[in-house]
Amino acid sequence: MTTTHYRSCSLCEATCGVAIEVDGDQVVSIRGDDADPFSRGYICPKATALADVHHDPDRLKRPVLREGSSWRELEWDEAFDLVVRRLRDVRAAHGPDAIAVVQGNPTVHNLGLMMHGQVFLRKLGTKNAFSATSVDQLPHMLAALLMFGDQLLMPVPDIDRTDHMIVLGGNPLVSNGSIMTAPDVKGRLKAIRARGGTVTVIDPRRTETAEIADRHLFIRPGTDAAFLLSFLHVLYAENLVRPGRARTYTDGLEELGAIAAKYPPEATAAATGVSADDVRTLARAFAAAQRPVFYGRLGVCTQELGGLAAWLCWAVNVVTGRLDEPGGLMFTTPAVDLIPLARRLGFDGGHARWRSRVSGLPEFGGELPIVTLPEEIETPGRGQVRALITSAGNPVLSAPGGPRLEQLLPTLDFMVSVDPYINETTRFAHVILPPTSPLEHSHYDVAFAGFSVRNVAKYAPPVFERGPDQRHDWEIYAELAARWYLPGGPLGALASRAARTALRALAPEAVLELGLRTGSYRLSLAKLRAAPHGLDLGPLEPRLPGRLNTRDKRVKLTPAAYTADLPRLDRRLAEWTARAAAGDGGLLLVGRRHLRSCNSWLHNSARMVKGKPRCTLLVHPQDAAARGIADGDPVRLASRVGEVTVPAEVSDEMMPGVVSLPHGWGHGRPGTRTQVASAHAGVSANDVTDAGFVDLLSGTAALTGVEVTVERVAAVAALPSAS
Ligand SMILES: Nc1nc2c(c(=O)[nH]1)N[C@H]1C(S)=C(S)[C@@H](COP(=O)(O)OP(=O)(O)OC[C@H]3O[C@@H](n4cnc5c(=O)[nH]c(N)nc54)[C@H](O)[C@@H]3O)O[C@H]1N2
Ligand SMILES: Nc1nc2c(c(=O)[nH]1)N[C@H]1C(S)=C(S)[C@@H](COP(=O)(O)OP(=O)(O)OC[C@H]3O[C@@H](n4cnc5c(=O)[nH]c(N)nc54)[C@H](O)[C@@H]3O)O[C@H]1N2
Ligand code: SF4
Ligand SMILES: [Mo]
Repeated sequence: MTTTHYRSCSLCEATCGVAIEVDGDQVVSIRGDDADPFSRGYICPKATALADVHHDPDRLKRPVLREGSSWRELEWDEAFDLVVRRLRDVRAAHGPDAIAVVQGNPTVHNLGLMMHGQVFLRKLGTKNAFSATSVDQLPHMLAALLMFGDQLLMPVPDIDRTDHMIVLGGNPLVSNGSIMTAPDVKGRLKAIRARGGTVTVIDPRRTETAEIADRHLFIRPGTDAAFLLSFLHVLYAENLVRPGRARTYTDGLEELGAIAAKYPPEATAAATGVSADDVRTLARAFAAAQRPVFYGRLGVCTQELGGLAAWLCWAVNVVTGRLDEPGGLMFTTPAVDLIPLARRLGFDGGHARWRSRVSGLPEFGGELPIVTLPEEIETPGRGQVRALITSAGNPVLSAPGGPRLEQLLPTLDFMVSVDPYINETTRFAHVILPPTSPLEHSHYDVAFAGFSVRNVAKYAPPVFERGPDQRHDWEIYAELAARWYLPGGPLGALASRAARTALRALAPEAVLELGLRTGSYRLSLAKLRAAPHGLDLGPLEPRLPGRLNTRDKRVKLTPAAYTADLPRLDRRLAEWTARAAAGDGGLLLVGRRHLRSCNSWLHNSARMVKGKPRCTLLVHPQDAAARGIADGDPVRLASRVGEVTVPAEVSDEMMPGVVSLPHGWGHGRPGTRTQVASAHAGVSANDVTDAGFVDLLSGTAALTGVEVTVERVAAVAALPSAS
């Protein structure tokens, strides 16, 4: 007999409702849940990977200990004791900073992991705390902190009510939206056009999103801040600045005008590749629209001037009166508000309060930039990293300097990974503690409900009960915390039993109940259980100035950290302009995503990797011709730090002078246990990206705009002899 379970998919930010049909311990089918008021039946092809991960024979269910190149299963008790003992030894010998922590992307999709992992790992008191934030949204969080007073106060585009959307450095048709939780983005973008509005995409590649937009413009990677200053220049120079309500609670309107005055579109066009005419036309059309919104995302953040660019994207919305207005860039009113909770737990943000030991990059929100991890392991001295905890992250593939990291990980005194797979990173761990699968734990999307284009709430119990010898992420961290804070001895054992009971009372449900009851809608778990398809709590509402957390409850349009960073932009602008004048034929690397990938970890599903290989280098026909490269040729892609050999895909969807390689591949490394992924290995983009290429303001890795060379690999060398 089959039963149907309703929940939201936890694989990306869109939180689509899924209907999972189950027979015994097997998933029979996964379909879109038509009754989900938010996603209305939409799902993408990735949803079925929820079943593939759950049933994956490579997925670990019990702790394993590495013995040379083989792995032995451990009892949980033994594993916990071993991990805590080894970590304590490192700390006792070398101090708290000797234990580094890396938290990866899936953390934010898993309430229990986010709570307990965050509390245990960050309260270890190490300065060497790293996460995917610094290869992702850090510049948005920095802008939230500096402009609105809280790192989590990130506004989202009100996509359902806008009539003019500019998308800069995002490809929501494939990513399904980011810091814009919006199931069926394609439908929602098409609806903008259907109601007479327009969509413009500005991107170095004519993306899938660009294909359904009214207009696409190429922009040279890394130059967005210059483009945005010129956009603002036009708004100010042509008297199109209309902050509306925001005028009463915004500081810096005039100062921003004075800054923008220095960047007329004619002065940036050669560098950005966006003509002065195009900038003027765009800015005028934006200002003339009824309900425009300017949305910037990952491509804007992960570049060498990402801090400035993310700030300026929001500044455009402020000066045109589009912040906190329907159809503009709005703040959410989530049923469980993480902002006060995070503050209560002491995660209240902060920037550059300290700097990394080796290269002096700034801390943000208590974390250091992940590009510094390799050098912090390698460089001797006080504070050198000697042990590592990775949690739901695969930095060997996801952070620049992957090859260096894989050389350094074996030198650590101890490494433990909380992860269901033996992958490119966890293969170096001494112990792996595997959590339950997404279908074995309950789900409430506490993070993404906070970045959702409608206010929604949805809770789902586990589809499958976990086995007695399995542990949830939160249970793993609760156990580690209990043993860490209340170690051994008869008294300790007693106390630790009590502590464990206490920690179990902090199950995700307990925290959720508290959050729901004290939240804006006074919900409860019981109410959510009674609405298995989810609750729609209405469209976004204006929240300012009340929601601001700056001391004087005012929006800061020109924080000093940004204005102090402008000289760095000026220097680069001069260099880019000079190069353009000299007809520089160099190439810059950007990334891309695919609908069936999810960063580095869904490639072990046969359904996700089937079809023609997707790890290819897109090259513009002109650039290909200049190098004698034909479609399908193997090419060597090299940067200052590394190189890979990959098939070329010649395509005019690229801007001339720009090549694109997806990330998350490179599964051919020895010692992993991911059979399907290994057979579809591809190469890692982060073998080529450069840990030394970073936004000095925010510490975010510049994954985009990396200078590279591409050359055809002699067929003899690349192919086995065909005779
Ligand atoms: N060149 C380049 N590099 C990039 C990017 C890019 O665009 N270009 N994008 C960057 C971005 S935006 C991000 S977010 C990062 C992502 O990079 P990471 O944060 O490293 O995330 P993943 O590669 O998805 O690896 C996720 C890991 O978590 C494990 N996992 C999955 N679910 C769970 C769970 O519930 N619990 C636990 N404990 N483990 C789990 C998986 O097995 C896998 O090992 O990559 C970044 N790297
Ligand atoms: N299918 C799928 N969905 C995903 C993921 C996945 O791996 N696969 N990952 C998830 C994660 S972790 C995240 S953070 C989100 C990211 O979601 P998005 O923010 O939509 O990011 P991308 O899809 O990488 O699109 C970034 C775009 O920026 C462009 N770009 C590169 N450099 C520049 C530049 O210098 N300037 C400008 N203007 N554009 C530039 C790229 O060409 C690309 O089209 O996606 C999430 N969703
Ligand atoms: S769009 Fe995201 S949330 Fe929706 S089904 Fe696909 S992976 Fe899951
Ligand atoms: Mo991300």
